Amino acid sequence: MKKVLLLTPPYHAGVVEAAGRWPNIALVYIAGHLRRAGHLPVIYDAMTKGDDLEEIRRRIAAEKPDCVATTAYTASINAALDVLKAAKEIDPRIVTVIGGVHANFCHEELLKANPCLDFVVRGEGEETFPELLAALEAGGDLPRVRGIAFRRGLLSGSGKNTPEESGPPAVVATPPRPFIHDLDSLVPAWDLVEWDDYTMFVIPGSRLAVVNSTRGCNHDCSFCSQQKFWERTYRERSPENFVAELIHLNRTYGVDVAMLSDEYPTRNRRRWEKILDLIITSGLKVYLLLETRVEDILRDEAILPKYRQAGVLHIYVGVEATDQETLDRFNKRIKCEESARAIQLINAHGMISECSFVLGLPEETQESVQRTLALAKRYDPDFAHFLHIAPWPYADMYGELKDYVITGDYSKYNFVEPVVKPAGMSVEEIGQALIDCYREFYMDKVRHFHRILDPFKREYLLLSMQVMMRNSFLKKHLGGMGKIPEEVRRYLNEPAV
Ligand code: B12
Ligand code: SF4
Repeated sequence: MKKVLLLTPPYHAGVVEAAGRWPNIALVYIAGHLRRAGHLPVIYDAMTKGDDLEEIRRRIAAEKPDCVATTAYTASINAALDVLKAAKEIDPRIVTVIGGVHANFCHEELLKANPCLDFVVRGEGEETFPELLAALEAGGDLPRVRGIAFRRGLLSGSGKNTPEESGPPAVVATPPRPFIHDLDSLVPAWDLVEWDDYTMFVIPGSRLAVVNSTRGCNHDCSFCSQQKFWERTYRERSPENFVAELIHLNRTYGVDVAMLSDEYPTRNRRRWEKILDLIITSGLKVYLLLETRVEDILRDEAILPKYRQAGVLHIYVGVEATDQETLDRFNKRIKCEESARAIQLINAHGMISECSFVLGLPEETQESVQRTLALAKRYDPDFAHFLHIAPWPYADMYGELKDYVITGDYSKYNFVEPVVKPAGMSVEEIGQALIDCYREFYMDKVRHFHRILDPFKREYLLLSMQVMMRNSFLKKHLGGMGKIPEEVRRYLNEPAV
């Protein structure tokens, strides 16, 4: 049996975290499967706790784990490596492991450049990680473990290349592991979650879970990597299994808000409607937050009242760009008018609409930013996010953008710091243009809050605006946001009802 400390890296972009504290569900699943294989997993969500590297060091030393494992997307990869380095410094015998989207694609460069990293788990980790530990315990037939990567020297037990080899260490990547066929068979370790840590600030007193009902996406948006990670496959949990889990989380841990981590939860209309029906008949009272595609909202117009009745509160639709040419370039396969209509429908059915608009492509100009802002206002979602394009090195768009990329520091690949410089704008100009979009969009919004009749929605929006201005990355730009009109300032300072 191995003691495995599963931890999130201490990375903070200052965006989503402003709205709440969210559990890391990948680690919850991995922990469940390690435990089933007889190991002792401990989940330590250092990111959510706001612990710095020193605090993390203390915790690793105190836990005395055999293995420290972490997860990373591109923005958090440096922080994740810092944690693994700290683990090796505390005790070089600690086996270090990383999983998640960035390591999946960049395993070779990571293993070559970071002696503190022993293993990359590629793809889904639930079966691979316990098998890796079993192989290590048995003395190591590592090449037989599908879905991992490691330095060749590890096979000889030295952790280094053999003396006759020169140059950077060679990396062995074993064949990929097929995806898990039956998602209902997964065993997330919900009991290992420190539930008191998780809440959504805009629903005071709430207890927040992140859940997963499907994995994968069959679309091809060129800036995205999720569909590549899941190799354009799509798997679903049964409605009964998923709703039973929501009920369990609600009854056992008091969860009353759940964010679906699915890339695309509503793809199968029949299944999705069954989920809504089961929730409604069960009488479960859990708010659901989800992301989906514009065309599904249009498809589901007739059943949107059911969405609301089942607790769907907040829907993020990937609008991404406001002119058709850019949408086509992103391969979104949607029309601008469809996005506008989807947002209207979400609003009309009493739910909160959110969408994002990508800025900073090479041909961006002050005029095109203004056009995006004008259209964002016309679409009128409750929340608009203006994001700097972030070309993950493994996304299809990377090739097209690489000549305009201004930094290789992945910690900036977080949508809020410019990493691409448009040909006709300076970095400062595109940076300021994004802040200006936020200011223009939200100054208008806040002025109209008092017209919202639904008191819950009014309070939710007001509180969201407050946390955004007080806690998010925007706080440090408030000086650059110009004078905030007195009427708006009053709203933002007002205690929420
Ligand atoms: C939940 C979530 C979060 C949570 C994370 C909570 C936490 N405590 O860590 C919150 C809301 C905080 C968050 C924040 C951010 N996020 Co986020 N997030 C997601 C989301 C919606 C779901 C991820 C998930 O749970 N998937 C379900 C699980 C089961 O799948 P999985 O994570 O891939 O895990 C499997 C495998 O990868 C593997 N695995 C993963 N980790 C590990 C570790 C080990 C040891 C092993 C063995 C295996 C393993 O096994 C798992 C089970 O099979 C995804 C979008 C999406 N739909 O995937 C974006 C996503 C991951 N986020 C993203 C980004 C960019 C961010 C932010 C930078 C956004 C921002 N500007 O604020 C921030 C950064 C965090 C910060 N602290 O500032 C991007 C990453 C893009 C990229 N390729 O790098 C994504 C893909 C969204 C997108 N489409 O752009 N996020
Ligand atoms: S952005 Fe959404 S719909 Fe497009 S490929 Fe990525 S996960 Fe799929």
